[in-house]
Amino acid sequence: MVLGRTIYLSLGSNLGDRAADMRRAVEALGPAGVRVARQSSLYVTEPVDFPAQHWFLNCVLEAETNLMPRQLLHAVQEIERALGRKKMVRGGPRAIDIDILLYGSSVVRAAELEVPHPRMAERRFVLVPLAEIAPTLRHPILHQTIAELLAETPDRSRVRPWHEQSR
Ligand code: PH2
Ligand code: MG
Ligand code: MG
Repeated sequence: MVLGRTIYLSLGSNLGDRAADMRRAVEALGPAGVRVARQSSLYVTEPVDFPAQHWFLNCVLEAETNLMPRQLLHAVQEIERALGRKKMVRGGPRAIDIDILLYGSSVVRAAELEVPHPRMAERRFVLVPLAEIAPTLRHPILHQTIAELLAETPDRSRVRPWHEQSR
């Protein structure tokens, strides 16, 4: 197999058995053409933008894929659908949300898809797990490392390590 591009995905869930849905999403990626190389810890995170909802579980993944950005988007949307994500309020409660953070050092700016994810530098629920697995990775537009972005982000939302027994 041709060596694919290195990509980073953010996974989030704040409905139902959050840890089980995160696990199912990770397991569904391989058959969809996304080889997961590394996974961060799970974190319990305060909702950002829509505060009147349950706290999330979030993690990030490093993976390799031969899918092009739009094919990758469609693959993750298919997994969201398969895991029971219904039409919902933007930013509202969901069983699973899979967002493309980075696709190599590519920049994609289309209505359907923006990569790097346009809000990743303002989200501790993305930066904390990403700094765990890739602190020296450089943002292709901001040119700062993930550790630097985390140190400088204005976001103050709470992000804590998740412990199995706390569910
Ligand atoms: N996702 C959102 C909006 N707010 N907050 C947290 N803590 N975690 C998320 O994954 C999240 C969010 C939109 O997708
Ligand atoms: Mg999202
Ligand atoms: Mg999404």
